[in-house]
Parts: sequence; structure tokens; C-alpha cells
Amino acid sequence: QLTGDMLIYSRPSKWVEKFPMAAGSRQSPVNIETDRVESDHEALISKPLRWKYPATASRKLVNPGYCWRIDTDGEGTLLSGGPLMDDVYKLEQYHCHWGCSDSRGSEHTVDGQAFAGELHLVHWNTSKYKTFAEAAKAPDGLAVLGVFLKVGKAHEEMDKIARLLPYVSHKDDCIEINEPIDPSKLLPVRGGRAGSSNSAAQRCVNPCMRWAGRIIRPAENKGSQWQVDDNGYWTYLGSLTTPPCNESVTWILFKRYIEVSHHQLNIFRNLRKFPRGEECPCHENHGVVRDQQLPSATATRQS
Ligand code: BO1
Ligand code: ZN
Repeated sequence: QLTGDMLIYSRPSKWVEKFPMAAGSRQSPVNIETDRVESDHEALISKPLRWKYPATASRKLVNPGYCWRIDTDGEGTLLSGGPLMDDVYKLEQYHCHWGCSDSRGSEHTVDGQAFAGELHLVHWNTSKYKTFAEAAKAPDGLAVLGVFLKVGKAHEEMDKIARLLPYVSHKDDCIEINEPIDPSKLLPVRGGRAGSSNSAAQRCVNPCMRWAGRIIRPAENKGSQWQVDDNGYWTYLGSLTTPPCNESVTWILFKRYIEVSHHQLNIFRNLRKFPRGEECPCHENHGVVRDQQLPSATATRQS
């Protein structure tokens, strides 16, 4: 009998017993087939995606036993536009998924390829709901911004987190964050890119999966100005990737990846799954691509 957090390490087929939603029709993660996504310029470009994350919003670093997670106070944070239209979402927390080797670790895959990790920035819709818990039950309640991690050079902002992880080495460890950690510095900058196909050549097959051509981000050193970014993101309606698997997430996955070092990933892998006394490391914590029950499903099974 699997209980509590250990359920997270089991298979989705096991989750269903306790969380019927895990058998739903918009489960995440999915494989993104880059030549079968819909180019929805009109709808998505009319409301460019934009975000604002004051570094002071990152309050606590937590080891819940299956990842590292930074809880924010949400103050001054904002995600809006793109598939979210005019609704304003606030950042609740961000956390990371990784694998036991550098060749796996992301939850979503791109044309069947996994990345070394995947960062998730979890937001909730403050325009429509009063609390995160209430939003988590609604089909348009949550928005998760996903960033693929590739092994390369060490990431400066990620290093601030990596340096703090020894203080939360065991499950249920938690520390207050005193130095500013800026989540917007964890988002991709010019250079890397998830997927190899020419985005202009993409066509519509999966009605659930869309491609957007434009993102707007705050210009560097110019707080109030927005900058256009043509590399874009993939977006689709999905779910939390772990129990309770709520089908409440608008997923927004950046096409471009960020680089982290092998050493930084090893620091993640060294986090412990259990409270002090038991020393089982969290070598991997990524979910696998889920069966999709869409009318024209493009998601593929992964064993
Ligand atoms: S993820 O971003 O899809 N990997 C994801 C998965 C689970 C959660 C957040 C993001 N969190 C869960 C909490 C539960 C809570 C639920 C929704 O969100 O761990 O405590 O019940 O309410
Ligand atoms: Zn996640």
C-alpha cells in the first residue's frame, strides 16, 4: 500500500486509485511533436506573454522529499497574456525535475527527446480565484512556465540555489531565503532552443497543442520596457504532473533551454528523500509522458 509522498515515486497507473484525475483526458507531461503543433499567431500574439518577478518574492527553500522548491510570497509577481489572455496569475512556487543521468530528467519531451531537467514556475489565476487551493481545482486556475535544462556551463542564478541546498539536505528541511533569488534570471536567454524544426513551418494537428511566435519580457536594465522575443513557447491545456494530477494547468514551455552544469545537477541529485537518519538520495524525480485521450492525439507513450 503506497501512502503519502511515496506515491509520487510510483507509476501513474497506481495514482489513479487515490487520484481519479490521473486517468483524465488532459494529463501532463506530454511529448511535443514540433512538426505537428498548431501555429496560432492571431490568438496568442494579440496578447503577448509577459511576466514580472521581483527577486524579493523568493521567500523559502524547501525539500519536500522529491525536489527542491522555492515558495514565494507572490508580492509583485505577475504572469499574463499569451494563452492566459487578460487574466493575471501570481507566482506561488518554483521547483525542479531532474534525472539520474544527464540524458534524462525533463518531464515534457520534444520530438521524443528528453532534456537533463525541467524547471517549473507554478502560478495561479488571481483574476478569478481567491486562493491557490481554489484555483488548483479550476480548469483555468493554474499556469506553469516550464524551462528545459541542458548540461553545459554553470548557471549563475541556479548556483545561488545550489549553494543553499546543503541547508535543506533532508525531507521537510526548510530555510528562509535572505539573498535575492530572481526567477526571471532562470528563464532562457538568447542562444539555446528546445526543438530543432523551423517554427515557421509548423502545422496544426493536435488541437490541444499550440505554438506562439512572440514573447515579451522586461528589457534588461530597463525595468518598465518590454522586449520582443521571437523564439516563443509551446502551450497546451494539461495537468499537474504528480498527484493530485489536477487538470487545471495551462502549460507554457519555452522553446529555448537554459544551461546548468553537470555539477549543479549532481547537487540536486544529492538531496535526500527522507528526514534526517535515512540517507536515500533523490537521484531522479521526473514524470513520464502520459497517454493522451485527445481526438487527434499526438502524444506518444514512453515506457
Ligand atoms: S507540476 O508543476 O505539475 N510538477 C506540480 C505538481 C504538483 C504541485 C504543483 C506543481 N503541487 C501540488 C501540491 C499539493 C496541492 C496541489 C494542488 O498542488 O503539492 O499539495 O494539493 O492543490
Ligand atoms: Zn513540476
